Amino acid sequence: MNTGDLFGAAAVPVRAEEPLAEGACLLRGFALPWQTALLEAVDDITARAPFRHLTTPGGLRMSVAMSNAGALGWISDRRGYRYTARDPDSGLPWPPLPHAFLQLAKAAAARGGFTDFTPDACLINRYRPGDRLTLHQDRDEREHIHPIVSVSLGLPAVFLFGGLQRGELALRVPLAHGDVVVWGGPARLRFHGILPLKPGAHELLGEQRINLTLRKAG
Ligand code: MD3
Ligand code: FE
Repeated sequence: MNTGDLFGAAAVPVRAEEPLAEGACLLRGFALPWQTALLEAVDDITARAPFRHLTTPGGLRMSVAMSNAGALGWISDRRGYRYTARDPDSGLPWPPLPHAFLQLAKAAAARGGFTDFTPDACLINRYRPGDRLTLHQDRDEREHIHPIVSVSLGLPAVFLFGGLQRGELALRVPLAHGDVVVWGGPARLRFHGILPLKPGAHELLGEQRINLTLRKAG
């Protein structure tokens, strides 16, 4: 039974998949079966490649703290945005993509209609209350034909989903612990961001939100 509740209170059908826009598919709670494995893996990765606040090419410190796993990791510094094979802080390769990340990304991408997605990069974002990500496009990947799979963990956030031009009005989409979104096709280059995180404490993660974005960058 997946169409509203049995007690007659819900007038709106409950669906697992919400089409957000052409090419974007929201899978509410899809990551919940993987949550323990994902959180353990994030701890392992960030023990080896600690969260850090990157600097934008304009010299601003990002409020969101970042790390990476996979053959390639996304970084920003005064020279620009790019993917690198090594963590610039340690000189070591980024930790490998955990099996759970790959499995979840492939399963979610398939649900979104992308049957042969093999990510080689995962950017890990950590938000604390007040942290935000201003509207931007993800265009540092070599090809934009591959989708991006995003996984939200911890405190809820409001996602801003804009258009193909910065000025277009942005949709506000609440994202909660366990939600997964597949962004592909015509949604892949849309502007997006995260509003300042509201204060709060999540039962597993405390005062933070972790977002994983799985990508094929190389
Ligand atoms: C839509 N992360 O890491 S995830 C990012 O919650 C990023 O940390 C946000 O934007 C976060 O680049 C949003 C959702 C997301 C990720 C990539 C997209 C939406 C996207 C790429 C294209 C279109
Ligand atoms: Fe992004």
